[in-house]
Amino acid sequence: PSFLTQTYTERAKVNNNACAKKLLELMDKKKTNLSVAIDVTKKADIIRIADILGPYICVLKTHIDIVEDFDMELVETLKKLAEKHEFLIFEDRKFADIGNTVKHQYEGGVYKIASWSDITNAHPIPGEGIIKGLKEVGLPLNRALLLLAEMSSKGSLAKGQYTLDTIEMAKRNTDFVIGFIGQNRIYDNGDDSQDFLYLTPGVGLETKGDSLGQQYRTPHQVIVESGCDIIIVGRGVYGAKDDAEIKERAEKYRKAGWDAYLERIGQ
Ligand code: 6AU
Repeated sequence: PSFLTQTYTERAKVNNNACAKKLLELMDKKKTNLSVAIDVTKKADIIRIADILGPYICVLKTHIDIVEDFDMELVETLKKLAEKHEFLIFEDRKFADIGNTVKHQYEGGVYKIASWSDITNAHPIPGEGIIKGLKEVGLPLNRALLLLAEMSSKGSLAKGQYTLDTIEMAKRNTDFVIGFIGQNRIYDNGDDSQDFLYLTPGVGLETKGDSLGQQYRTPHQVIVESGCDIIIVGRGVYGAKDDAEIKERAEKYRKAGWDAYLERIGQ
């Protein structure tokens, strides 16, 4: 059967990437396909929100370079929270340079992303060298990569042939590329030889977008109609007035995402 109608656990059994396997397993165990983007700029806020959200999420997404008071203690704490609550960490770095440069950006510099982030992502725009460069650093550490096949923002150039070529690039690198950031499940159209995960941002229940081109769809549209696997929600969750409301919103999105998944697999 298509991966579309299989449970995450069934898919975990046949996935050869350790990181993807772990993710698929913990999603069914915790009953969540929600990833929250904690796009706040203070270390203490990230840690506090991560601890509140822990039980509701499968993936914690960071933009580490927006943190004003960054230090390695922040990522050490996030790693501990990831163990405590069983979630993966995804640094949304969107690498976009030649292989040799991204290798350094991934491994070193101030942030040492590869040392703490289970998953990261890259634009396919430079060609396959970007994957090869990141792989040299990430594969020995059991890390995994997502390619940006499509974007949620208005006027995105990642479409048509570009998106199809991105998928071909992923198929040639299945040891390290576990899936895509995208808006639609493009690959799983009758060709099920490789299971890719689709993580989808641009998800909101209250609004249709923002003033800077972001566009929102509902969890149902993303999981059922477009066949994606994980919803990524930022301001819809952390943009609440207090911690109690952050918790409420996380549960609301978790339930919406999970109900959509159950509907898709026919349970
Ligand atoms: O829910 P929001 O709009 O507050 O946040 C969406 C999050 C942000 C973006 O940097 C990210 O998702 N994002 C991405 C990712 C995850 O790579 C791709 C994309 O096409 N659109 C998008 O919003 O942290």
